[in-house]
Amino acid sequence: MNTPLTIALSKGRIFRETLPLLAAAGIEPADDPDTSRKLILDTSQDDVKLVIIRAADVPTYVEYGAADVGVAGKDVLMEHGGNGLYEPVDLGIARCRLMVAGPEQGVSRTRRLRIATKYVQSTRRHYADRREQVEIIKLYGSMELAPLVGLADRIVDLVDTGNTLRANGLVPLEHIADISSRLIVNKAAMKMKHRRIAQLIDRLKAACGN
Ligand code: PRT
Ligand code: MG
Repeated sequence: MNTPLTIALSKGRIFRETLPLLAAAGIEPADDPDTSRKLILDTSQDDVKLVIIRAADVPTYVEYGAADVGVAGKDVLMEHGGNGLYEPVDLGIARCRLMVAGPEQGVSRTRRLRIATKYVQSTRRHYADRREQVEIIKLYGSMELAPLVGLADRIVDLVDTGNTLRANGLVPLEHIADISSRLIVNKAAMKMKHRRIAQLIDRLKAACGN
């Protein structure tokens, strides 16, 4: 048997939306990560394994070669910096927008704006481009709460339908980036396992129409 080709995925929407693309490439997982507790899943191909990890950890696993390839949101890749990674395919899945949002009534500016976000690097770049001095507060989730309790004036977060913002009395204010998920590849693996990875890239491109 070949040395296995390892694909890093996160559960939830990325797994769900990647599944039909992998199926088109002839790869079907033996278990469902949303019900199984296994972190390494066998697939319909003996020499292809899936590892199931947190979305934000996918670039790290692939960068260090613990996985040969992975699927990660552009939001996560922009924070990671993309060191040691190729990004050959925009899979066009898990689409959303990275946005600045805040309360409808706006804020009275007596000091620097405070921005709560888990996207510290993208937020820093956005305001640096606008030559605006802001204070960034790092959070790990539930950013929408921060303006409601006076922790921050605004947030930077992903927006899809806008329902989460609306439910919390927030409105989108500035568009930072369009987000979709990308296939990422470890640079050494691209050489060492070239035939298999090139075939996977071709099949995924054909399946997602990109
Ligand atoms: O949830 P967990 O802590 O396990 O990790 P995660 O949030 O990093 O993973 P997951 O599975 O929630 O998201 C994985 C990837 O999906 C992200 O990195 C994005 O690239 C992509 N994606 C696409 C989204 C959304 N759409 C999205 N709407 N990720 C999160 N959201 C959240 C958003 O943060 C906000 O809380 O959904 C809410 C807004 O949605 P609407 O429809 O109410 O606007
Ligand atoms: Mg989430």
